[in-house]
Amino acid sequence: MLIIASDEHRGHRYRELHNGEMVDGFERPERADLIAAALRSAGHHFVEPGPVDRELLGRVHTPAYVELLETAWARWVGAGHTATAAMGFMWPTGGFTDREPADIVGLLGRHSFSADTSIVAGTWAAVASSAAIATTAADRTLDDGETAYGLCRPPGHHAGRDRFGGYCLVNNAAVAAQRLRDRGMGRVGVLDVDYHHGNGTQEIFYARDDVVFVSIHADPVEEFPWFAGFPDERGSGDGEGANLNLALARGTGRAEWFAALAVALERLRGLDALVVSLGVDTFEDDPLGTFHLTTDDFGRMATEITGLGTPTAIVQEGGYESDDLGRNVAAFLAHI
Ligand code: OKP
Ligand code: ZN
Repeated sequence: MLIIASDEHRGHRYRELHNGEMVDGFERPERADLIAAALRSAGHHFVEPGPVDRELLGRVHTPAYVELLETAWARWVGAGHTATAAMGFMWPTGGFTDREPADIVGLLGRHSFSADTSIVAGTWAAVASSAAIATTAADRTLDDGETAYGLCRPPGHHAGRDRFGGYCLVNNAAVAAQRLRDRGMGRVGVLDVDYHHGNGTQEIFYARDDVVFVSIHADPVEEFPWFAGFPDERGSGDGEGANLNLALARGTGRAEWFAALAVALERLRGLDALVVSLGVDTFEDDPLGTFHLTTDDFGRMATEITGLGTPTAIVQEGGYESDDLGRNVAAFLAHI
């Protein structure tokens, strides 16, 4: 088990509009530092990622979107804004056009979908290193014939083809899956076990049959991301049937969660490679989740996933500050 990690994430810190009030962002640098500390004490070996592959990012997303992320902070400052965080203030919802505004404020609205994600001076460095970590995790999984874990921060699974939100700007799991495809893995699965539906990963692969997306998450009728993640979303065109959403009620416990995992693994059996979007916000004490999984359950989760016998790269998604955040990731990786 190899850990890919970097300190580049630390400059990505912002206050978050949470249910109408400004609070320190839930998705904060301490998360990755806590996870890294727990994995170091467990004796795991750490390596730095390679350089970010811009061409790969431009195929998973659009080249213009990647360039917007890279230049947004300079454009924000250049336009005279003095706020320490840049974000959208209006989104093109039903009835509006998708035209590209010429101004940075409009562009940030056009290319985001929620009020919980901001861009600050250090955001691009963090986002680029997070995507590079996911790419290196995919590479090392194939090169070493052994599972690699990418300690990605910020997370990625809510980021769509050209939109950020839900703390995610570049979709690290999609980047890893595309890398596995580019390196000759014919059919790739993405298993998303984060508490929240991975709407971005779903969107990116929705019309494709070469990447199967399976997500276990809180029912969007009562949880973020509200407008995606329903069981009747099964893929389109060539991708019809290659998308599986397993939506569970708020407050779900171990028995129902692992029953859903069994269904998920059945759908993913026999593929050439797998990416796991590892969110540990399904933990009983997570500040953003309502499920009731325990630390031991993360070990069981890993054992069952490993039972597929498929080459697997793991990327970190959610899991918010609790006394057990590091321990939960370590429990999962101890059983890989
Ligand atoms: C990201 B990941 C209100 C909640 C808005 C939603 C949570 C995003 C979760 N402040 N943010 O899937 O863990
Ligand atoms: Zn989550």
